[in-house]
Amino acid sequence: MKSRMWVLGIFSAIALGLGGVVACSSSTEATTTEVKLPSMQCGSCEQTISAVLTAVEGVKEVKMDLENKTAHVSFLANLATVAKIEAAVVKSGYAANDKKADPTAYAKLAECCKAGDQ
Ligand SMILES: [Cu+2]
Repeated sequence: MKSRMWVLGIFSAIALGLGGVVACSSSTEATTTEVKLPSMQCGSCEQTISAVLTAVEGVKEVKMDLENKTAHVSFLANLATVAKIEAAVVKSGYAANDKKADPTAYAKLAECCKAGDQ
């Protein structure tokens, strides 16, 4: 019984440690991050990226800003991370912050959506 508590303790310490690296806020509160989307060109890109962001586990709210090529994403830090959010956008063929779009996904985008930096 005592050793089992130990294991639990170690696991929570690891979980807390990882959470702390990713975000400083409490894990139950939503954190908001601004994601730069330099290759977002049109309303279609906006819709695609919005859907992709919303589908990330732990994401609570997505506010797209086509004019400024950004998205404001509120997420629960215990479920999502900025890296996961970026990865989801990258996988859909768009650049996110300093991460370049996945070339295969980018190639499948509509022609009009390929004008931006990859
Ligand atoms: Cu587009």
